[in-house]
Amino acid sequence: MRVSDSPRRPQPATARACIRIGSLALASIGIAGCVSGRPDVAVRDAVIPVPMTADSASVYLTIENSGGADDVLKGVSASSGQLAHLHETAIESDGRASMRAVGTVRIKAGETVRMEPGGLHVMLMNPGELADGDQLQLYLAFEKSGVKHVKATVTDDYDEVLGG
Ligand SMILES: [Cu+2]
Repeated sequence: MRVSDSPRRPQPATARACIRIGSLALASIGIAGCVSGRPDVAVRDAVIPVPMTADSASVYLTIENSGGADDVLKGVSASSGQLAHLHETAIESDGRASMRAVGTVRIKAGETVRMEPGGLHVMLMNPGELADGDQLQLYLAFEKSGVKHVKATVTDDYDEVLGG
């Protein structure tokens, strides 16, 4: 705050240099952004093992991101209006399996996420009676890729679907 400093003007020059470096940095970020690209998300192999009760049903599916950027699955809904939640099965310290809600699922660039028994799944609440061969439309909302839909098929032979 010394007034005597004001006649010297090194600061504007420094400031200009910073701005120039700043815009160069921005330009290179822009180029990097073009190179790394966008997520390219596909949802497939959606199956619902015939549920034990009409209260809830687990949906297993595969999400593949063949793009150059991560994406995030934010939520799922079903055509028939049933509530759908993202769940994860976890084995507790006492060895019992329990389910907990998962807020979001990150699908990294180049990564495939498989929802399988014992891990991630979509939980349909009150789907009603579902029988082998029935189909439900699911909508998966992604942060960047928007909403993707997939047809989930009810099967009484889930092991065969898995190739087991
Ligand atoms: Cu569940």
